[in-house]
Amino acid sequence: MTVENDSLSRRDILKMAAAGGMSAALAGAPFVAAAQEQKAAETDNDDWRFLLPPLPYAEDALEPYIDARTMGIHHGKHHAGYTNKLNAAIEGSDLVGRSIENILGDLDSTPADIRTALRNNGGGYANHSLFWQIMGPNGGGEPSGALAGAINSAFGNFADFKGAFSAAAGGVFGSGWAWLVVDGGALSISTTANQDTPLMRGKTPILGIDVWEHAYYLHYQNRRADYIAAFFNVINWDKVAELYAASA
Ligand code: MN3
Repeated sequence: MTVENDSLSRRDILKMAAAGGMSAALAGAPFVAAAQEQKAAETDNDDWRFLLPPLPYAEDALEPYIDARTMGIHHGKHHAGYTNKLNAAIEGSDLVGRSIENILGDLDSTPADIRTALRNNGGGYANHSLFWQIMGPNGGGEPSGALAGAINSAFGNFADFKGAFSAAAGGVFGSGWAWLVVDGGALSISTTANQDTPLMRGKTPILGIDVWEHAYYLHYQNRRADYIAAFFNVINWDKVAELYAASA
């Protein structure tokens, strides 16, 4: 059945349900039909939709390390595309209203027919939402405080961390990401293919570099190593430290 032609809109039904009037609104309707109406009402509410987060700085703010054209396309086309496709996959499913961390942390329990879409587009949504935050126009340098201590504890010193992270990012075959993650309280470096995320392995990413060619090819062409070196000039260590503190 379609509800568009009914006298009550989905939104009206949801409001009545919330007000305790559902039984009156659907008097005589089979229980299953009532449940379907309720679900339709919920999925007609756009509030559940994931939104493309705005860039926290201007598209040219990370010049010359990341060029404005790459930023504009990366955020406005690629990230927007993942966001739209994630919402399309979720719409009408019982995943409406769940957080992205919750969905990606338990992909095996999601409906099989949308699992690949959730993995690719949900991963892309989450990864890029983090990526914009951990960069900034006044970035670079080295971390301080508890994060610096944790990096020294895990990797010896900052230079060795930088070398290991850069090697991991350079070693990703094809499209993917390199990460600094918190795993059981300790820091480690890992990589993922495509838009997979450490969240799928129960780890918390606090720093990541996108090494898909769309992240650097306009400016760096095949010189991924130059892009990785440049990335260290735009890392927002204050944000990474904040994420590290929140993970504890
Ligand atoms: Mn990307």
